[in-house]
Parts: sequence; C-alpha cells; structure tokens
Amino acid sequence: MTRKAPADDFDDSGLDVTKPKTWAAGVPGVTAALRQSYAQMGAARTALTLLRVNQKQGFDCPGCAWPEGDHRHIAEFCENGAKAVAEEATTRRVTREFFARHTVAELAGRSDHWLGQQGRLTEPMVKRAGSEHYEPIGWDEAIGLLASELTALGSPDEAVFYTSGRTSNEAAFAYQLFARAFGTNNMPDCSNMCHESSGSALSETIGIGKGSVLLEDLYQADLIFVVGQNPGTNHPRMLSALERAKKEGARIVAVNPLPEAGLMRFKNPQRPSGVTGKGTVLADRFLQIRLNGDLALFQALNRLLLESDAPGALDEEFLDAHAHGFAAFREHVLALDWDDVLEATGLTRGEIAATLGDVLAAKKIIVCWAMGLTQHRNSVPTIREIVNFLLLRGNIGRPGAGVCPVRGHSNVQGDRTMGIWEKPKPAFLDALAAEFGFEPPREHGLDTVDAIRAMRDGRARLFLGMGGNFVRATPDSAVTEAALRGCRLTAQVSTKLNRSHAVTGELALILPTLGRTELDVQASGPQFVSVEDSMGMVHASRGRLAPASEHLLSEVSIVCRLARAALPGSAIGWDAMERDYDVIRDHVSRVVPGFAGYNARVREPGGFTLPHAPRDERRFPTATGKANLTVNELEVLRVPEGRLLLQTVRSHDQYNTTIYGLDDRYRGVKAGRRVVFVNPADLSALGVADGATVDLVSEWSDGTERRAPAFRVISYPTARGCAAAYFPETNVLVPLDSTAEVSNTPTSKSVVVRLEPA
Ligand SMILES: Nc1nc2c(c(=O)[nH]1)N[C@H]1C(S)=C(S)[C@@H](COP(=O)(O)OP(=O)(O)OC[C@H]3O[C@@H](n4cnc5c(=O)[nH]c(N)nc54)[C@H](O)[C@@H]3O)O[C@H]1N2
Ligand SMILES: Nc1nc2c(c(=O)[nH]1)N[C@H]1C(S)=C(S)[C@@H](COP(=O)(O)OP(=O)(O)OC[C@H]3O[C@@H](n4cnc5c(=O)[nH]c(N)nc54)[C@H](O)[C@@H]3O)O[C@H]1N2
Ligand SMILES: [Mo]
Repeated sequence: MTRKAPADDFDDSGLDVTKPKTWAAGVPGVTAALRQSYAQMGAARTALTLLRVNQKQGFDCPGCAWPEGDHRHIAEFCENGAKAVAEEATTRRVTREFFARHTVAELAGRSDHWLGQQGRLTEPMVKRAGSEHYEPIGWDEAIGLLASELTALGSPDEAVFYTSGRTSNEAAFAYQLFARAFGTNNMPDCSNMCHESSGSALSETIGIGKGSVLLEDLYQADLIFVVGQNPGTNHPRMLSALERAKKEGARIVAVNPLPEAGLMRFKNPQRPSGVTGKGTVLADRFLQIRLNGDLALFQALNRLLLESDAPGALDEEFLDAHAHGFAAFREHVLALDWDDVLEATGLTRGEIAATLGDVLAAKKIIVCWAMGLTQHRNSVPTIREIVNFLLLRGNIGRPGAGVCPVRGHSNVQGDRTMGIWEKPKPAFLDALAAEFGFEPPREHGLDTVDAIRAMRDGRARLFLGMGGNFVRATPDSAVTEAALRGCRLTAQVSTKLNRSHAVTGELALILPTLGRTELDVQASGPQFVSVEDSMGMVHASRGRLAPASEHLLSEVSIVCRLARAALPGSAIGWDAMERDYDVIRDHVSRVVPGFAGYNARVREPGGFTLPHAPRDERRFPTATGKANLTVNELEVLRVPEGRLLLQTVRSHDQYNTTIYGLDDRYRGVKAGRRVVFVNPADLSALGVADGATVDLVSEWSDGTERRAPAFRVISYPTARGCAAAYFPETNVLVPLDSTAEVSNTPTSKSVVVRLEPA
C-alpha cells in the first residue's frame, strides 16, 4: 500500500477552518468570481466574456444545466458560472515546450488543481509507445493514427467511446453516428455516474427519463422539496428561481444531511437589496436526514397520505384515470415499519408529521433532486418512491407540479437525446438506419463501470474520450488507472489538461478542441451549436472569442475527419456535416422525435421546448400505458459499529474534477481539500479529536479495503453517523462493484469507512 498522493494535493499547510456560513451568494460571491476571472483572463476579456453568458445572442454557460428563463438579467451568470467561463477563457496556455519539460509520469504525479491551472491545450500531441513524453503531431497524422488503431482492433466492441456532458447536440449526434457506423454501442457517458438513476426510475414510472417541470412551474408551486442537492454551489441560478417561487407563495422543504448555506438564506447579487439586506430565508423546513434515508422518508409520507382522513389527501380521480398498480403499492406501504423509518432517516416522527402538514396544505408540489439521491445502491427505488409520492396527489402533468431532477453538465441531457447511450432504443436505431442507410449494431454496449471492467480484463483496448476526465471522475481510482494503462491507445478530445492525459495506454493522443466561448468557423462560415437544458429547452450557443490557438478543431470537425479516415467507404456525408452544422441539424430533425424544423426553431430567440407527454398531456408512454405506482423495499443501510457512512461531494471551488481553488467558502474551509466533515458527537464516540489527521479506509462487502491517506478531521454539523469529503480525492475509496441497482451508477454517496489515526 502506498501512502503517497500527488504532492500538492497535500499542500494544505495553510488550511484554515472557520464556522460554516448560513447564507449564500451576494457580494462575496460576485467578488470571488471577478477575482478568479481577472486572474485567468484580465479585465477587458472578463467584461467582454461575462456579458455574453446566457444572453440570447451569446453562448450557453458551460457551468450547469439550469435553464435561463425568458427575462434574462444583463449579467445572467453566477459566481460559479463565471468561474467555469474563466477556466475556459483563460489566457494561460499549455504548449509543446511544456510537454518537452514534463514527462508523462511527472504529470501523473501532479494534483488535479495544478494540471488544470496550466491553461488551454494548444495543439495535437502524441505519446508514442515507449516514449516518456508527449510530442507534437499534425492533425492529419493524429487522426490517421487513431483511425488505423481503430481498424486494427479485433472487433469494434474493443473500442470505448466516452462522452462528458459539455458536448453540443451537433457534435454528440455526429459522434454517436460515427460509433454506430463503426459498429459498436460502447458509448458510456458521465450520465452513467450522474442522473442515470433518475432516467431509469422515471422511464419506468412515467414513461420518459426527463423532468416534468418548466421554470414557470416553480413560480406556481405551493411546495418545493429540494432533496440531495446543494444549489448554492452547483446550481446558483436556481437560488434566484427559488427566491421568486417564495415571493409567489411557495414553501420550501430542504432534505439534506448537511445544512448547506445556499438552502438556508440567499442574498441575490442581481438585485440591490441583495447587496445590503438580510436576504431571503429559503428553506421553511430543514429535514436533516441521514445519508440514504430518503426512500424511508418518502415511503413514510406515502403511508401517512394513505392513512389520512383529510379531504382530498389522495387525488382519487387522477389515480383512477392515470395510475397503475395502486392496490399492490398500498398494501406494501401500509406495512411500513416506523422503527425502520426513524432509524434510516434519523428524523423524529414529529418532523415527518409536520412535513405531512406542509404536503396536505399544498395543491401543487415539485420535488427537485440531484446527486444526493442518485448515487446510492437503492437510488432507483428511492426515486420511484418519490414518483409514488407525487402521483398520490396528482402532482404530475399539471402546472406548478412535477418531478425536477436537476441535471449537472450543461448539455448532458441533450447528449442523451442525441443518442449518446449504450442502451439505445430500437426505434432510435431504426430511424438512424432509415436516414443513413446502414444497419447499426443492436446489442447494448458498455456503460462507464462495465467499460472499466472490459479494459481491466483486456476485452476493450482503445479508449476515446469526447471531453471529460474519465480517469478521475470514475470510482476505484487504482483499478481504473490500471485499466487505462492496459489499453493499446487512449485518446482525449479536451480543452484543458487533466489527469486522463497522464494516465495513458501504450499510445496516447491529446486532441485539443474549441470551447463554448470560442468562434467556430467552418468552410460555409461561422457556426453555432445547440444544447438542451435541464428542463428540455433547446437553444443555440454562439462562441465569440478568438480560439485559444489557431490549431484547435471543433468537436464536430474531429469526429467528421475521424469518420472519413476510419470508414473510407462510408456513404454518410461527413464532409457536408463538417462544412455546415445545419446539415447535421437537418439529419437530427428526421431522426430524433421532437426536432422537426430544428434549424428554423433553434434560430428563434430563446429556442424551443421539447415535447414531454406526461407534462403536456398527462399521457404516460410506459409499458402499461399509465403512470406506474411501484413497490419499493426499504432496506435500512446499517453501518457496523465504529464506522461512518461517507458521501463524496463537491466543494464550492471545483467543477467536478476541475479544481478552481482550494477553498470551500460556505462550509468554512480555506486553503485545503483533504478534509473530512464529521458530526461532533460521532467524533467523541470514536475518540477522534477535531483537527486530527486520519486515513479514510473504506470497507466493502467482499472483504477488501481501500485507503485514502491523511485527511484533516473537521467537526461539522452533518447528520449523525454520516461523514463527507471531497471527490475526486476520495474516488479511490469507492469499489468498482459497488453500484446502484438497475442504473449501475457508482455509490459515491454511501461508502462505509473507518477513520484510522494517520
Ligand atoms: N460549481 C459547480 N457546479 C456544478 C458542478 C460542480 O462540480 N461545480 N457539477 C455539475 C454536475 S455534473 C452535477 S451532477 C451537479 C451536482 O450537484 P449536487 O448534487 O448538488 O452536487 P454534490 O456536491 O454531489 O452534492 C450532493 C448534495 O446532496 C446531499 N446528499 C448526499 N447524500 C444524500 C442523501 O443520501 N440524501 C439527501 N437527502 N441528501 C444527500 C449532500 O449533502 C449535498 O448537499 O452540479 C453541476 N454543477
Ligand atoms: N466520487 C464521486 N465521483 C463522481 C461524482 C461524485 O459526486 N462523487 N460525480 C459524478 C458526476 S455527477 C459526473 S457528471 C462525473 C463527471 O465526469 P466528467 O464529465 O468526465 O469530468 P469533468 O471533470 O466534468 O471533465 C473535465 C474535463 O473536461 C474537458 N472539457 C471541458 N470543456 C470541454 C469542452 O467543451 N469540450 C471538450 N471536448 N472537453 C471539455 C476539460 O479537459 C476538463 O479537464 O463525475 C462523476 N464522479
Ligand atoms: Mo453530473
């Protein structure tokens, strides 16, 4: 076992811990953002760039997938959106001299923070077999090399085509078309680690794997649950929407093991009162639930609803007309054991009864959630139970009500709509076949976890990443790194340097690409791309900045050129698609339902909304033709004596594996990331002192252990029995085989650990 971690991951000599904040955003948020932007791009570029974020003629913020709404502020950006833009629009550059100075092994020893701070990638690079350095390579040669390695594989299924969620609709459509024309459905994506559990649960119960609310619905809701989500950091613009919802009369219930600042009180930096005033109290009720307690909570609410004699507790009319499976659901829920509920949730019966009061007083209810719900073993049953909860009172398919899974990456939902999926629907493949005249593979491909297994076992030998940072975003870091090192070739289409460039196969390629903020000019002239937000709105995104280097290609160009090189006889018009993205959108309009007239409609200000049968017509395209009430077993996750349940979360200063800085302002942490938050009562029970240094050791049911060394303990008001630490430093603790039922998502929010004195 090695106790060594990348040097500057440990550079927390200045670590400073203060009391967590009880409110979010406002002036400190804006100054923090501007400081970061100046440092990365200077004053003039800062003003120019930030003014164009999310404007109707501007580019889509590469931050999160929260929708923009109709009444955009002059500066419709948030602190963390500004950091995401600064990270991409930085004036720092990674050059060929940089790669000559640093061996690949040396880069692998650097921290994520250091790697990201080096700036934008500027030209294609290759690491040849046996070489210790990346060296420059021309585009034609780079693409030729990738194509010849692809064609040399024993089968197309030995290739893995990963996608992260920033890729535009146009690039995503071209990319999946290429993978399928090449002959595989091996298209894992970041969604497999993210909202896959939401997609699985929603497809089965309401017939479509997407949320059913629009921004306007939030403003009409009576009650909004925000469950397993930290919007103050990860979706800051959602706070303005929640503030407005409250103004219009909504109550908010926050369900979280951590008292996240953004859920408590919000000072709106876009309004003068936010600068000086006390701000808005957001959560009217805070349920400090234990990790993984949500299935129990919602099942308990469902039982109380079934037992309630309040008039209209159930929407009988809706249930009769639209729901399937009521009898079995009712029987199961009425047998729920209250002791199990109290143990799983850590809440009191009084708190749950009071929440029922909120529910009975509300006609229109929305439940929002993110990673706190999706990254557990029982995530799919948990989300199904939330659907049960909403269906009981007819809260799907009417204004002001519905399911709201808040998506992460800015176009992760669009990528899936465009066919980035290892389990494509037969109807989608039929449409591809009809449009392009080839027979796509029908067998399901590898998702993220299965792709790691396949590379580990030598069944897959070539990895291509369309964005993202596969080696750091995935679980079981040691296993995943070995899996990638076992490949013949690893290639990354990227904007910024990251660890996936340093943990390579025998051969490796870096293919640098344009970002959202940059001008994309092709043979037919300047192009725009389009994206779909968390609520199914599709709109255009136009970059205006001069590209970071003259040697960058767009993602669309890279895919089309690769397709021409790897599929020389292909009858698909790759040239035409590269020349003019309208051609891609025309194809999409004939293949993907809801996109008829794509080119015209995406040019309208604000774009267009995709159809959603449950939301628009109360029609549920499921196997039963109705909304399905489901039976979900409650299994209380019991942690052995002396152990804690650890969740791996984001700090305020990171975007997934991109580390902007070493602070987590709202949680009171400065200048350090190797920290673990533990409840003071658990610390005394364990005999561990606040401020002590410990190793985190995870214990998995097969008897194996995994260790993340040297974390500073912070006494913190999280729920009893629960701990929190940052990802990706803690990914090493998550066993590859520990995944959610059905969705196969790694269980990053429930890892059993013990603290060992270091
Ligand atoms: N600035 C910034 N913005 C981002 C990102 C980023 O890294 N930085 N990432 C983007 C992406 S890809 C995504 S998916 C989203 C992620 O957005 P979030 O889901 O908000 O991100 P996490 O940091 O994983 O936070 C999980 C939250 O759920 C809570 N939680 C954990 N487990 C449980 C549980 O069992 N029950 C309940 N009720 N709560 C729980 C945690 O305490 C925490 O508040 O954000 C997107 N936006
Ligand atoms: N333990 C733990 N693990 C997790 C999570 C967790 O909560 N806990 N969260 C999971 C979630 S929700 C997600 S979504 C995944 C994220 O997984 P990924 O999406 O794979 O990771 P990111 O860190 O978002 O990827 C960052 C890299 O993307 C590249 N990039 C940025 N913009 C662009 C662009 O426009 N084009 C291209 N081609 N490249 C670009 C840059 O090179 C940058 O280094 O991580 C997952 N992993
Ligand atoms: Mo995500």
